[in-house]
Amino acid sequence: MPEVQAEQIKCVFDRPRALADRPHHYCPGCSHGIFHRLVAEMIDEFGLFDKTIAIVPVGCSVLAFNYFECDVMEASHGRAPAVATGIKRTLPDRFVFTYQGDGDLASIGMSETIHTAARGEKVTIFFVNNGIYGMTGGQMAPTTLEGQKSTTSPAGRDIALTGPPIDMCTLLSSLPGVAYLARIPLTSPKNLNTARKYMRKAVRAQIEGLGFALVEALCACPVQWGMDPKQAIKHIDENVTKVYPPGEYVDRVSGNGKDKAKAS
Ligand SMILES: Cc1ncc(C[n+]2csc(CCOP(=O)(O)OP(=O)(O)O)c2C)c(N)n1
Repeated sequence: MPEVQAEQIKCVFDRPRALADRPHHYCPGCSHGIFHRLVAEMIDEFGLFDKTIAIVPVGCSVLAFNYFECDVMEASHGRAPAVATGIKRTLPDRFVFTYQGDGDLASIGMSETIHTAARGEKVTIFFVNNGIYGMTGGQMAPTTLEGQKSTTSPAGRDIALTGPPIDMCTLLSSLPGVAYLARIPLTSPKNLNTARKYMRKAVRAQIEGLGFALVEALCACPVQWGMDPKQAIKHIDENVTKVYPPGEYVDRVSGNGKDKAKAS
């Protein structure tokens, strides 16, 4: 083996500065770690290191304050968008984001989510849709698929009793306060690149003062789904994306500022 000189070694991949150098508590195959990294990349990329305030939820990511290297506020279950509203209105020069699960955002916090979007608050939401209440033991969430087994729907979700799964992107897309809305499964390197593209726009929606932005990540919860991590990824690509189609639902960011200049 030829000897490698120090100057020949190039760093091609590194931990974002905004992601703490600390082991995560998440289960094997859980998508929270990947989504944390993508959020931290955005903070680095936009130079928001000293300007960011995160609001973290109740749920598996309740300890996310340990992982983001920025100021972090803990909100009670579902109330992160209301807390973000208060912080952003008080400190409008900060980048304020919430990081929320589907139980948090679409169940107990549904009202806060809708009204924050309806008011067009200039906050950014990173939404982890894993279709289940992960932390509390795998109970049914509003996003659980029809027929999906959970601890509170052991025979599979019966939509005659519970109604069908709630599609948050479609639900929010009618509100004029929404500047950016997109959904992406975190299942492949290609999709992670698309996620980065969407998340950049969700950050721009806030820093350019355009309004409310949300990126929904279709995430895996192998332990509560009773699958191994590979099966969970396959399940997202084959089944979850049919109920929750990926793509951009609202985009009032492209065409603004930089893009407009590019087009002319
Ligand atoms: C007011 C209130 N109600 C219920 C709970 C119990 N609780 C804690 S986490 C959670 C669900 C979390 O699920 P989700 O938001 O989907 O996040 P995940 O754990 O899957 O990441 C619930 C119901 C609580 N802590 N507070």
